[in-house]
This record gives sequence, structure tokens and C-alpha cells, in this order.
Amino acid sequence: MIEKLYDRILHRNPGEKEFHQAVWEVLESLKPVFARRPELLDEALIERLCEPERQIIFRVPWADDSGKIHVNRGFRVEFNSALGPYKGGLRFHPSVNLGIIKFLGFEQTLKNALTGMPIGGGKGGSDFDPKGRSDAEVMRFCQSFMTELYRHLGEYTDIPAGDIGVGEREIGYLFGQYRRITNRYESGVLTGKGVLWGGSQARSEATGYGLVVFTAEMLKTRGEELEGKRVVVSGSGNVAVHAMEKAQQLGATPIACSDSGGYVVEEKGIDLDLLKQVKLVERGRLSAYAERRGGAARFVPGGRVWEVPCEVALPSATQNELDEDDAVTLVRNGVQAVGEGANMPTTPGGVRVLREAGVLFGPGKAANAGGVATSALEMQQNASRDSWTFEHTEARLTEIMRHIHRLCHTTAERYGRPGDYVAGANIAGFELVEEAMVAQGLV
Ligand code: NDP
Ligand code: 2IT
Repeated sequence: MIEKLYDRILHRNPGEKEFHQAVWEVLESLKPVFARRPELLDEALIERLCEPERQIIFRVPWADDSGKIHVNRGFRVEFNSALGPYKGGLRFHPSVNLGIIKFLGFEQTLKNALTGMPIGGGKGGSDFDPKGRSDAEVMRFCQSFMTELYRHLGEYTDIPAGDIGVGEREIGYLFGQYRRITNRYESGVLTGKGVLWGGSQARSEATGYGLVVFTAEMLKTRGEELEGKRVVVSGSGNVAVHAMEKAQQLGATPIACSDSGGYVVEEKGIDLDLLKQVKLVERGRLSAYAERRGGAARFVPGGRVWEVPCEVALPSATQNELDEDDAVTLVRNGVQAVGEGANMPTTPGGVRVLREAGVLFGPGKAANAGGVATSALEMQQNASRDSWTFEHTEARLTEIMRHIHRLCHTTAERYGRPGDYVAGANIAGFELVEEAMVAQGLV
């Protein structure tokens, strides 16, 4: 039955390979649920869950600094609003297409359910490449993007945030344009804002921090702790840098990270202040970080960061960046835990190798949910016109991550799959969304 269902979804959404992959992983996990509750199939719950409520595709014309005109494509997939308004980030990267946004929106729906916060799932973005563009060009692009998107948004309707290529700078330009068009200071319409103008403390740190809290919770189930462990992270953007920061605070040593040009390894630990300066402030290359560290760091152009031996691996760049061969290398080098900071960074073959080797594996929709959970905390602060301290916000984030860990752990046990966080996350997320959908009639 499940395979037939998957076949129908495949044919209905041709060419969207990342979306197919995300759906298949969830369907596979749900087998024990259908075995216990076959009526779910009659109610076409899966077909409904896999069909976005609304998909918006639009033209984004803009002029570069020399006056040359460019046309990009904008997307917003409003996936599921059973639990709350659509919520999820915007990705600006040349690889963006409908299939990628749909996979992200599908994952987001289940992830947001796991947080226990009242948020539905959505995702958006554009094939715009911000690399090498001036601030003025990025601003004009964001203004053009929002000039179409604003009509679909609202604090009770759809609330975007950042993702790859979208951070506080882009959220600022987008918010400014939304405010001008609507003549409303509607803080709750976007999250990831600057703290001066309605943003939450700890939002930029939240995904990476939450990822490390989740990974530490997994280790605890085996009587292990992060302290003293070597951590390898892929990417060197928002999620990666803050994951390294929290790992270091907890006594671990982040020894390697990467960007699209290669990886850097530094056995004594990455210099996080310099890394932040180079990657987050100057928007430079990791190779420049290594140059500035002199002999202390080694840069490997085009290399796979998973070659670096470690006990904890945190893939935090993009989808399908840790494959079967990488997993074999990690296992051979003695990895104990893998926590996904990115969305779907591990290929199905990679997941299989890690699981068969008994490595603790935290799937993205659970392990990286701290970002969107803190976005929901930002919405709470906006709704009550309040702003919390960093300490209070981080304490809430930590509590939410522990809750998600417990939920995944106990759900996996309840279905006879102890220690299987993939099954736990997919089943727990599905049960929450499904219950809300059924309660609301045929939606
Ligand atoms: P950033 O844009 O801040 O950083 C992305 C990093 O990943 C950069 O180092 C970038 O390298 C690298 N990267 C991106 N695409 C590729 C690619 N195709 N090949 C190789 N390297 C790549 O993004 P974030 O840190 O915000 O996001 C990272 C991941 O985390 C994404 O998968 C995102 O969906 C996920 N995520 C983000 C959340 C958030 O709150 N921001 C929340 C939950 C998940 P380079 O600099 O060379 O481009
Ligand atoms: O993938 C994700 O969870 C995000 N990019 C964050 C979404 C959000 O709305 O904060």
C-alpha cells in the first residue's frame, strides 16, 4: 500500500527528486503506524499531507549596479496550516527550484509540529545568487521579491524567516519593504529580525545551539557527554558557526568546518571569533580564514570534511552533503553521534550505514528545530510587544530541545524502534499534524 501511495506521489510531482526523497523517508517510518491504524489510509491523510495547501511562483525582476536587468524566480510553498500559520524560512541560492522548496516545506511541517509551538509549515526562496552582490543589489532584489510576496503574508497567515543566503540583512530589507507597502508595523510577519526592531535575542544562535543541545541529549542516553569530544561541522554559515560555539561552551573542540570551496582543519580548535569575522561579517571565503591563521590551520580545497576523524559530526550546510562513502569513513574513524543541522544533509545510504553501525543519529527535523522554535518565541514577544533577555530566551530554547528529544525517544520506543530518532521524529510529527487535520474536518 505504502509503495503504491509513494508511486502516485512520484508521478504527481515529476522531477522533484529532493521532495520524493523526503516523502519516502517519512512514509517508510510510518509503516508501523499504518499497521496499527489502517483507517488512516482510507482518510487519504498521506495524499493530503503531501499536497501543499498553496504554491506561489512569481517573477522577480531587478537591476544590478551597472543597470543590467536580471529576472529570477520566487517561490513560496504554503504547505500545511493545521497547527498554525505557515512558518518557515526563505532560501536564496542558485540551486533553488520548486522540488527543493517543496521538500523543505514538507519537512518543516513535521519539524514545526515537534516543537510543540502553534506553527504550520511553509518554505520559500529564489534562485537568486547573493554571492558577490553589493548591499544595494541585494536590497533591490529583496524589495522586488517582497513587492509580490507581501500579499500572501501576514502575522496570522504566513511568516517567513531566513535560511541559506538569507540572514538579518535580507530580513531587514524584506521587512522594510513590507512595512512601506502595507503601512503597518506588523513585527510578527517575519522572524530573524534585528533585536533593535522586533527581533529576538538568541534567534541567530538558536539553530546551532539547539542542535548541540539535542546531540548532547542523545549522547546522554549512552552515558556519554560532549566534553572532550572532537566535533566536525560542515558549512560555516549561521548554523555551523553557532553549533561550533555551543560545542565549545560545553567543553568539546570544534576542529574542522567547510564552505563550498573546501574545508579547514585545526586540531587545537577553530578560532571562532576570526571565523565569524571572515564568514558572517566580511562574507568571505574559508580559504581567507586559513590564510589569516597562518600555520595554525590547514585548508583543503575541494576536500570532503568528513575525512577528518571525530567523535561528533554535525552536517550544517545543505541537502545530501553526507553520503554512504562519507558515512563509512566517519564510522571507520570512530564517530559516535551525527546531528543534522542542515535539512536532509545525509543521503538515505548514509543514514543506513550510520544506523547499522549503531551511531546515534539525530535527523534534521528534530535536531535543527531550535531555529524555528525560537522564531515562534520571537512571534510571542512581538504579539505581546515584549522583549526577553538572552538568558531567558536561551533557557526556553534548551527546554524545547529537551522536549523534542524526549518526544522522539519515547515515540520510537512506543513503536518498538528504541533509539531510532528518524522513526521517532517522523511518527511524532505526523501524529500531531494528523490529529489536528482530522479534528478540523476534510482539510
Ligand atoms: P548560511 O547561508 O548562513 O550558510 C550556508 C553554509 O553552507 C555556507 O557555509 C555555504 O558555503 C554552505 N553551503 C550552502 N550550500 C552549499 C552547497 N550547495 N554546497 C556546499 N556548501 C554549501 O545558511 P544557514 O547556516 O542558515 O543554513 C545551513 C543549513 O541549515 C541549511 O540546510 C538550512 O536549511 C538549515 N537550517 C537553517 C536554519 C536557520 O535558522 N538558519 C534552521 C534550520 C535549518 P558558501 O559560503 O561557500 O556558500
Ligand atoms: O529550516 C528551518 O527550520 C529554518 N530555516 C528556520 C525557519 C524559521 O521560520 O525560523
